[in-house]
Amino acid sequence: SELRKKLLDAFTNHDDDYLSGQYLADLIGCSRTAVWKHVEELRKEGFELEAVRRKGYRIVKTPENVTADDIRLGLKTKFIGQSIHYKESVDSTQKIAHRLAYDDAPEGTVVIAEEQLLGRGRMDRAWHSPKYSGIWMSIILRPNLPIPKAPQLTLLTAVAVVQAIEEITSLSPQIKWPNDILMNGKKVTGILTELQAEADRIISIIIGIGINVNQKREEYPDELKDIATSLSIESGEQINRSVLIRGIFNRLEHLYEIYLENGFYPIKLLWESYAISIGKTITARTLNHTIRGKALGITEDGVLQIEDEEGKIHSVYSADIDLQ
Ligand code: BTX
Repeated sequence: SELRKKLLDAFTNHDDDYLSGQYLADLIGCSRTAVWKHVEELRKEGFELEAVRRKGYRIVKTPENVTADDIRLGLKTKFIGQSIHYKESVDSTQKIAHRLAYDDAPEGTVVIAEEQLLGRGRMDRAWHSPKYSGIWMSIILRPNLPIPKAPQLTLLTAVAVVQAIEEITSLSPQIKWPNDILMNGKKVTGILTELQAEADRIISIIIGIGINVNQKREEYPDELKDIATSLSIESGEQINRSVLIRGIFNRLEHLYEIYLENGFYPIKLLWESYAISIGKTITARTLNHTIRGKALGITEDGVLQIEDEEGKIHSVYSADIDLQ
């Protein structure tokens, strides 16, 4: 409700201060009893609030599962994450986001689920999305751009996610073109961008982000044990997913605004600074053929350039990359 949002905003804006019942009541425009009731409700949802006589209330811990309110606490964006559709269990957040985008959901609308039963990767591959341990979300953006620019937003998103992970954990992940974020060679994050377009313009772009956060090694199915890892496995810490989600929203919006104003070049520089494959010999498997050679970098448009043994340069728009 509106009151609740105001209450959470008040705590956010005062960091660790105690806020008195009277102060909150005045601020929100309700009785002290109503404040108390809302505090009790937050407690039921897993917020831990400390109440100290003559000082007031303070949030000491936010809940384990991610709620829209929890994410909003401290969110500084103008549009990304300002509308959050939070679900306990879904087939795929992409599917829901597509429908919302089609129904004119505003730019920045996000769908987040605690679990996906049919999470998907590129080319209809499955994306393992177990309950409570990862971040499975889809973000709707509406850039006024021609279709060929869409891949740039995948790269931009990868930079935002890496920066948010760096900020919140002690880890320094790397990006494997185009859409994988790796720790020690294993995948912690996958990004899937899909479009709704008309003629040659983008109407909406739906950015799916899957992050393995708190899974333990033994929880992975056998086929993923050697190729997947989680932030928690890599850092040895339990990671607060709401904090990470918020970090991603803040970073993504910041980079997106830079991008809309200045184009892809500044994003390209950042992306290259995190890229694992540039300068190395790689193998790119596309639908039709395999190219082996040295990864030179990405073009202004985000297209990967590979130089083969004969010195011929190939432009790769979409492929799976092996780093050997
Ligand atoms: P991708 O096609 O690059 O990667 C898919 C491959 O990654 C799978 O074939 C499998 O080998 C491996 N894989 C599957 N699950 C995991 C996992 N949890 N961690 C690491 N590796 C895995 C990458 O596609 C894009 C993934 C986007 C996922 C998000 S989650 C929110 C949104 N909703 C949705 O259905 N998809 C996106």
